[in-house]
Amino acid sequence: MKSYEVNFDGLVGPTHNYGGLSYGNVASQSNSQQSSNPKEAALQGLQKMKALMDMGFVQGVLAPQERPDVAALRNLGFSGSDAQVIQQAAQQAMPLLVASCSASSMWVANAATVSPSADTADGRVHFTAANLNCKYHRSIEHPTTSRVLGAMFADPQHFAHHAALPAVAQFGDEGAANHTRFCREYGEAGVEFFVFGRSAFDTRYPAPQKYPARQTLEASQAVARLHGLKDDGVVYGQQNPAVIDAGVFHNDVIAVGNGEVLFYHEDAFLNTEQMLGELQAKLSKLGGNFQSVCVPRALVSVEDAVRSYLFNSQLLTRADGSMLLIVPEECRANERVWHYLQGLTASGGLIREVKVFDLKQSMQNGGGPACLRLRVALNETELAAVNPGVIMTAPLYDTLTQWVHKHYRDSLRESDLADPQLLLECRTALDELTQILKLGAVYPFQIN
Ligand code: SUG
Repeated sequence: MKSYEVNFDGLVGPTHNYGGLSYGNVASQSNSQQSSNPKEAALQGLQKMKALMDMGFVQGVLAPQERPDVAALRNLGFSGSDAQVIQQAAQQAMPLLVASCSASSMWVANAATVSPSADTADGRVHFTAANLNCKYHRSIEHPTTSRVLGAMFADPQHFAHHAALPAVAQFGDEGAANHTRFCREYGEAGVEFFVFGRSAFDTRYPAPQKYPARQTLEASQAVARLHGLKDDGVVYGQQNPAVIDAGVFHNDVIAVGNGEVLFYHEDAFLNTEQMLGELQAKLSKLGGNFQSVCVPRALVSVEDAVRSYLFNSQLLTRADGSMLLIVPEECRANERVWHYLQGLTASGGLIREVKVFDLKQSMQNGGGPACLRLRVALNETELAAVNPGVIMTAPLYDTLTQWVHKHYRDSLRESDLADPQLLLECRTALDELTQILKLGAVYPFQIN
């Protein structure tokens, strides 16, 4: 049976802004308080989705969340009408209002961890929503994420959904950003590679000194258990704590994998040789041939990798089996990275082509091409069971583009977040969106 890796991209929400909310994420910190352009952000994302669809890849779309999250503000003690809740928060605790307005759900690589049916004990595709509990503004995403994923992958015969792990730092889970799968064909059993930043219970594992390690080993192990993965189909690797301290807050900022290939930076991991050996051995037991492409620090420093987001690229398999790398414009702007990429594609290896996308609005908050997509490997039957409303088509692209033009502002600053009109604009837009994507009622304002 034919199988596909479908990229579901997060649609940027109408409150996209630069809140400076992510300590340890260099771009988020350095662009704090700048004026954002939500309309441009959403259009840049849609253009990437359309381009991939035009190249022949199956492309999906994942809806943004209701922001400001008035219910979250009520949980923190603000009361009265929705407008009063927002006004009180603006007067008494602006950072909480900013957090409740974040459009961070756009980075859907953090929405969930997904295991394809070929890997799981019950032969269904498993999803575990990420608790994202390292940052308050992201920790409020998972209830709506679960409802949206439930509406997209509704058929219980093919899809199993798990609630987020316990909301404590010991089970800090950032979803697919720290998870890669290696396989020969998407529909065949593969090796799932979980990368963690620290262990919550075992002091033998080192931890970063400066910035938080968002993903714990224990969270990754719990996800593997929930999904019913075999020990032979799982490898755990630890991120090098030094790169977390250099701004690599998720593993997908320093490594990307696809098919049988891992593309990574020399400094990305601890115990790299042993980890690569285990990946190689486990994939070969499944008939695969694991290959790795290491980018030496002498050619691209960790700092250049963080600044350019070279590794936050999408590594895609083309029809002829060769691979294509989707990178952000920032890679072309960095002389060393661009030089490396030109050498890479000219070398006759597996990665033959690089395509550049302008995703500046998202990049300024630390979200590159790979952050914006959640990969779901599906066979033909499973793909047919996905809610067809979320699969990108030329007419859907046109509809969503018009929808963005109709509802989104082209400038947003912190002071605009207190405007009660913004809440109404967002709810009007999202209500229309659930109809466009045929999701049913998924947002708190539609349910309560
Ligand atoms: O969690 N930025 C996100 C970026 C997530 C990128 N995702 C992956 N690497 N997969 C984060 O740090 C910044 C929001 C702000 O500052 O307004 C933010 O949440």
